[in-house]
Amino acid sequence: MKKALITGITGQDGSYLAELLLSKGYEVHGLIRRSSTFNTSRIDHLYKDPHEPGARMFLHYGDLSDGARLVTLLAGIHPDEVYNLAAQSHVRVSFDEPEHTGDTTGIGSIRLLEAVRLAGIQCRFYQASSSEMFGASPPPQNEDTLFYPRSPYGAAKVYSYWVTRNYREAYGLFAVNGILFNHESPRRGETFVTRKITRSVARIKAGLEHNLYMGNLDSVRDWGYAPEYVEGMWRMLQADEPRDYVLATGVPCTVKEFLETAFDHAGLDWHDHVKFDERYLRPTEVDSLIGDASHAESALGWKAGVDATQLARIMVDADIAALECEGSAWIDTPLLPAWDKAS
Ligand code: NAP
Ligand code: G4F
Repeated sequence: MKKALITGITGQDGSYLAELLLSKGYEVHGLIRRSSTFNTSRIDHLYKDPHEPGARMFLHYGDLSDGARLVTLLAGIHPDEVYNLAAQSHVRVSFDEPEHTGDTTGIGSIRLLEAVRLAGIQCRFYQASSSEMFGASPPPQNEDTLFYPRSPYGAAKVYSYWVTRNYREAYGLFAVNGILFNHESPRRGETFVTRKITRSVARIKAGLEHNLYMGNLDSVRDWGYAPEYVEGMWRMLQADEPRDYVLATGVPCTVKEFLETAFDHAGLDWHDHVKFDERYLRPTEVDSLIGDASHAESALGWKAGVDATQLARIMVDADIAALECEGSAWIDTPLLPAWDKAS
């Protein structure tokens, strides 16, 4: 039985990756942060009491800011594959917390790489790199495109990208960067733009909200479906040779187009509900990300199947269903926590 360690297992991608690896027969270990409230809602359905026979998912407290803990964990688990998905992953928030973002999204990766080296284990290593690294470089972007990050988050990911390559070249580690364009799902964090929109559509449709406050509607993104992207991560670690790959749909979509599709799908007109609020603008914006994933298709047989239009419909349907299912307990929850005005 292969063993995998996933950092960021409680996040969107970590939860889908854990599901995928369990379905392939892996023993899955996840790094989780100690929190005063539960932070495992995306993986609770996968959890079995470790005392029960057949339990194959194990959770361990730890943090990418704590290098010594990463060494003891790796030495104890001896994983065959390590997926580094943990990060402060919100671009707008990285302007508010640049130092913390650098420490986790950037330095956190070298702590984990160094822990692999110090623990003396043989494993394959996946680094969650991002299309945000391309920033101001014009599309289409592929593995050869120049990085020009436009946020502290993008700059931290560029650092992680290069240290991953450096550990491959310096120590012969099978370490790869998956340069993933935006990918979404019903499990997407509520303050990323797609989920903010689809969650609001469901609440407007139910008569619980009327207005949705947004920032820049003109930026172009290449939005794919997260469960397909974690399959791509896994394929990168099964390849014969370590190399870096872009995963993307290649289909451009503006924030406005995503809005239109999501509201239309629920029989609503977005012009009646969407208002501008400058607090959602970023000091520097990434105007256009459109990926070219042809290397992943030819070398890994990976190709995106779901585009932004289908994705918007999937997410709206899921948010409407969740609202109907959870009833009044959910209805009492405000659209966004009162303090979350920056994202
Ligand atoms: P996400 O939902 O925001 O999940 C981030 C995960 O990282 C959560 O499990 C979070 O734990 C954990 N985490 C944050 N800081 C940590 C720390 N200091 N120590 C340990 N764990 C920490 O992100 P995602 O969308 O799944 O993305 C996964 C990875 O891919 C991230 O690195 C992201 O930057 C990158 N990426 C994402 C996309 C995308 O479109 N989704 C595209 C390219 C790259 P808590 O649950 O406790 O907060
Ligand atoms: O959904 P977003 O916050 O995602 P962004 O900035 O593209 O970053 C995501 O994708 C990256 C891959 O390229 C990942 F690495 C990163 O971790 C994250 O998953 O914003 C998308 C666009 C931006 O142009 C933003 O300015 O939507 C625009 N936007 C307009 N109004 C808004 C809003 N974004 C948010 N979050 N909230 C708004 O109200």
